[in-house]
Parts: sequence; C-alpha cells; structure tokens
Amino acid sequence: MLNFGSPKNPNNFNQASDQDQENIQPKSIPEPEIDQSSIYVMPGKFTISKNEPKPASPGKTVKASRVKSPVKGIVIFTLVFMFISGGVLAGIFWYFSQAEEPVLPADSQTGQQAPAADNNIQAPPGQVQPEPEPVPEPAPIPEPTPTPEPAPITNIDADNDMLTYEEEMLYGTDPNNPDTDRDGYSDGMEIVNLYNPLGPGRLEDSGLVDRFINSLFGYSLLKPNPWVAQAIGNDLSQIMILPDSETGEFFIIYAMANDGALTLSQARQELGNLLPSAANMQNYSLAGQPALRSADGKQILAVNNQFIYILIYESGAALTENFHTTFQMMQNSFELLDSSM
Ligand SMILES: [Ca+2]
Ligand SMILES: [Ca+2]
Ligand SMILES: [Ca+2]
Repeated sequence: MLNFGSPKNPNNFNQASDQDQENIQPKSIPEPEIDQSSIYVMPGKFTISKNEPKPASPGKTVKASRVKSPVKGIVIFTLVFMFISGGVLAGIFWYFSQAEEPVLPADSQTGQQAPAADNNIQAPPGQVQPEPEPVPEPAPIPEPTPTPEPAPITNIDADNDMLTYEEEMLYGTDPNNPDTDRDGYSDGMEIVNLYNPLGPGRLEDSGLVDRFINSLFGYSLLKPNPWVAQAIGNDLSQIMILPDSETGEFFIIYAMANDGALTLSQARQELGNLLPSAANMQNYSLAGQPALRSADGKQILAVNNQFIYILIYESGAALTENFHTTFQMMQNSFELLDSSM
C-alpha cells in the first residue's frame, strides 16, 4: 500500500518504500515518456559545485559543442606552452652558441680585429716556457790591421857622414851627428883616412881596429876590432874577414906568389876566374902598387914583384851593402911588409 499523502515519519516512509519496492518491482509499470531534449537537465544544486559557473537554467538545452571545450583548452594551452618553451630553448641555444666564439678586441684605428699575439700564449702548468733566444748582436767589424811599416833602413846614412847605421854602431859614433868628436872632420872621413872619429889620434891607436898581419905573404891591414880574420884552407893564401853582424857580408883577401913576374894586365887575364868584373876594372893604387879596381869598388887587384893580391868585398845575399867605407878603410890601411918591398 502506498502512502504519498503525509510523510510524517520518514523512517516509516523509507521502510514503507523498501517494502513497496519489493512489492512493486514485479509489477510492470509503464515507463513515462522521456523528453530527450531535457535528459541532461538537472537542478543545479545537485550536479554543479559552487565554484563552477552557474549552469543554465532548467528547461534550456546545452549544445554538444560546449561539452568539448575543456579538451580544446588543454590543446590550446599545450600548443602555447610548447611554443613559448620552444622560443625559450631557442633563445638559450642562441645565447650559448654566441658565447662560445671569443670576441677579440678590435683595433682602435683599423677597426679590424687584432690577431692574437703569440706572446700571450702561456705554457701549460708544469711546463717551463722557453725564453726567447736573444738575438746575437752582429760581431763588430774588426778594424783593419794597419800594415806594419817596414823596418827602418838602418844602412841609411842619416847624418850624411859616409858611415851607415851599421858602421856607426861598429865604431861607436853618433848616427845622428856627422862629427861625433866635433873636430871639424866627419866620422866617415876620419875612418877612411885612418883617424879616430871619437877623439884625437890615429884610428889604429883608438882601439876601434886592429891590424891583421900576414907575414907569409908580406902584407897587413886594419880591420874592425870585433871582426874575425880566418884562413880558408891549409895556408894563408885565402883570408876571410867576417863582420860580427848578421848581414851576410864578408871579405876575402887572396895572396899568391908572382913567380912568373906577371904584369897587372897579365895577372888580370890569368886570374879572371877570381875577378868577375875584371873586364871593367880601372886603374887604381894599393899601398903604392899598381892596381885595378872594379867600377863598384868591391874588387881590387894589385901586383908587385913578389906577390899578387886580390881584395873582394862580398855582399853575398845582403839586400844592402853596409861596409863600403870600412872596405875603403881596409884598402887604405893595406901595407906591404918590409920583406916584400
Ligand atoms: Ca852616418
Ligand atoms: Ca856620425
Ligand atoms: Ca870628427
């Protein structure tokens, strides 16, 4: 039995309802006709929360497109999000890609980027950076060695007194004073005329010379005291007089018996091998004897009844002849011994 009238007691109503449902269920109740247009229409207080927008008033239909709007919003939101995110990512990528390339300082004048200087290259830690090798300074150009001046020619007669430098040293005279003893006669003239160039008296008494005497061949002559006279061979026919200097000059005195009583011209022809300049010899006088002398004054041939004498000044390999005045002194001092007279 249904009681829809006055439901004063809800519990009873519910119980009655349950019983009614059991009782009613088997009965076929004709279903009411449902208006399809209002199938989703429900009172707003049962279906929509307070936060949601107010539903449409009852009785009005809701279009089907309104049902899909949340999905479309999600899609739009997703697209916008992806668009913004892609832009942000692209910006970040562009920023780092620009940061990788170092920006070199631009040249202030040319505007071009200055090339990286090698000097700024630093050696890795733990490795000593080699110091640049210093550029060697060019070797100073040596000044040309001055050509040594030739040794002074010592044979020059600086004071023009007929004595060479060698002879001035030999006799102890002043090479720069033509008259060492200031007696009015030059040093050379005193030597040639057998006077002492260092003072009064004769040369033979000065101690500057000594007399060589060859009694076997009957002659004598003065020679400078330091010089040496020695015989060549076993007899005294060849006497060599050697200066104490190293000029290579020397003197030879040949002496031989004139057994055949040769005249001066005959002796010149016979002894031509000892007198290379015999053809050009001129008349001369040696110790009062008839003689011949070469043009250069270095060869003398003298003949008397007993002996034949030859005096030779051999300059040898000497570049200069230092003893012409001395050789003249030797000739002027040449004397025949009394036995040969
Ligand atoms: Ca002189
Ligand atoms: Ca002098
Ligand atoms: Ca003098």
